[in-house]
Parts: sequence; structure tokens; C-alpha cells
Amino acid sequence: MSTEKQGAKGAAPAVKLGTYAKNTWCPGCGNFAILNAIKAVFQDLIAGGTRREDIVVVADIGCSSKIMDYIGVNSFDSLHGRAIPTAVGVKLANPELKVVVHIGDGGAYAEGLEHLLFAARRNADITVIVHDNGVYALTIGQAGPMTPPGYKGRSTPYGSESTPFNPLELLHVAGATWLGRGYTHGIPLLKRLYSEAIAHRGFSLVDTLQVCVTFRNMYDYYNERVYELEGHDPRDEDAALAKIREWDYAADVQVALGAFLKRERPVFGDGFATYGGGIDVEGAVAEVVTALT
Ligand SMILES: Cc1ncc(C[n+]2csc(CCOP(=O)(O)OP(=O)(O)O)c2C)c(N)n1
Ligand code: SF4
Ligand SMILES: [Mg+2]
Repeated sequence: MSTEKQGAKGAAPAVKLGTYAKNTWCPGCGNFAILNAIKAVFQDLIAGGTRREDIVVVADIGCSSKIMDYIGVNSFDSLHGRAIPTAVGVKLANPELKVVVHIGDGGAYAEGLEHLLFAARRNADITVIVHDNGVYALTIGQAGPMTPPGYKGRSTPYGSESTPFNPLELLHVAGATWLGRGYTHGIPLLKRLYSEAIAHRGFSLVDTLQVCVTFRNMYDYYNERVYELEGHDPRDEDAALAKIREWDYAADVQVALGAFLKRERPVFGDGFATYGGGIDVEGAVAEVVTALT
């Protein structure tokens, strides 16, 4: 379900991409910024000629993943940690689609980590937007893979003992071809990063520092530390790794935002069309349907 309104005088109607689903995020949640940014990016894509039905959001499970209910494009709700392979399958089935995953840090960097690394290794042409709030928010704030030591939550009442790993460093090594980091205080940068990531051909991921105001409110902390990359060349793989290593997701240092890495490698699935002269997808589907009816 979606709503559309008439645009400016004489202009084509603006596709609003809203839905009638009731929004259940907490007031002040960083997910609102991600929603506004990605909707604006989809609107720009549609204004530029992309068919609305060719945009697919694949959601995981969590507060983050409710976002698919609030965007009027095709979507698929996967199991926790399984949004990545689902998205890769969607893209392989129809390479014309723009496939965007919305997933929490728990889903991406714990439950689904193996899938994430393999999608990066294969350079699957999908965009992954991680809502990185550093907790399992939907299940009321347990410590997750990105939770820093000392965090007191339901599962760690005396303080978390574990240290996060750096997901961008891991993905750089795994073979990702586009990597960036955003923050939910500032929609223009999010919009630019999401737009660049979607335009990139190959595996792209934007680790989005998404503030969970209810269980881990990091606004003051991040506001004092974040800065936008300037003069950084994302095509320099070593410089990208050095910038990515500047912050290990636990140390009290400056936190860079922007596009860290952009490189080209063969894209997963490009070779499939050459197997046996190509796959007749419609014919194969018709065969199955005929057999079932
Ligand atoms: C396989 C599996 N494990 C655990 C759960 C329970 N569960 C649902 S949401 C969630 C937390 C999600 O955390 P995250 O992925 O970081 O998303 P957030 O809610 O923080 O946006 C968990 C543990 C589940 N649904 N399925
Ligand atoms: S619990 Fe946290 S992440 Fe979930 S909606 Fe509330 S503020 Fe947002
Ligand atoms: Mg989370």
C-alpha cells in the first residue's frame, strides 16, 4: 500500500513511497533518519527512470527491519540473520532489480556474519544498510556483537566483557568492493552514502551508526567524535584500510564518516548467462507451473 501526492505545479506527481503501516519505533530513534534518507534515494532513483517495482528491500528481523513496512516498494521479510542470502538470491533471479538489505548489527555481524562475509567474497551486487545500534534492540537491549565492554543491559547486568570487532576491516579483507560509514544525525550524508552504495556495481555496505535512544543513547558521545572524511581516495585500498582501522568500535577516538573503499572485481552471477547458452528462466518457471497444475 502506498500514497502519492501531486508534486510542484506542472511537475510530475512525486512518488511519496509512504505506507499505511503504523510506525512503532520509539520517538527519537535513529531509524527515522535512515527511513527518510533511503526513501529520498528511492524517490531520486524513480525520478531518474528506475521502475518502482524494480526496487526491492530485503529486511532481517529487529527494530531495524521494521523499515520495510514503512516504504512503498517491493519487499521480503527474512529470518534473523538470513536477509543477506535472501537478497543474493533475489538479485540472481532477476539481475535488473536494485536490491537493498536493511539489517541490524545483531543480524549482520552475529547471526548472519557468515552469509555477510560470503556475499562480500563473491562480490554479490547488493547493498547492505546495517542499522548499527550496538545492541539487540527489539529483544530489549541485550549485548550484541558491537556492544562495547562495560555496557549494562538485560543479559549483562554487571557490564559486558566482550570487545566488538571492526566489521569494515573484516569486510575489506573478505573482498567487499564498496564500504562506508554513516550516522543517524545528519540525513544529507546518509542520503549520499546510500545513493553511492546503490549505484556501485558489486557488494556495498554502509555501516550506519544508528542511535537507539531507549537502550543505548549515543547521541552526545558520537556528536563529539564524528567527522566527515575529506581528501580521502576510496580507490586507494591501503588508505581505506588505514582509515577503517582508525576506530575499532570501542576506543575513545575520533570516528570517521564517509566512503572508505571503492574498487572493482568480477560480480557474482555475471558468468551465469554464459552457462549452456543462458538460462531460460521463464521457460523453467512455466515448466514447473505446468507440472504442478
Ligand atoms: C534465529 C533467531 N535468533 C534470535 C531471534 C530473536 N531476536 C529477534 S530480534 C533480535 C534482536 C535483533 O537485533 P539486531 O539485529 O541488532 O536488530 P535491532 O533490533 O537492534 O535493530 C533477536 C535476538 C530470532 N528471531 N531468530
Ligand atoms: S528500542 Fe531502540 S532501536 Fe528499537 S525503536 Fe526504540 S529506540 Fe529504536
Ligand atoms: Mg541492533
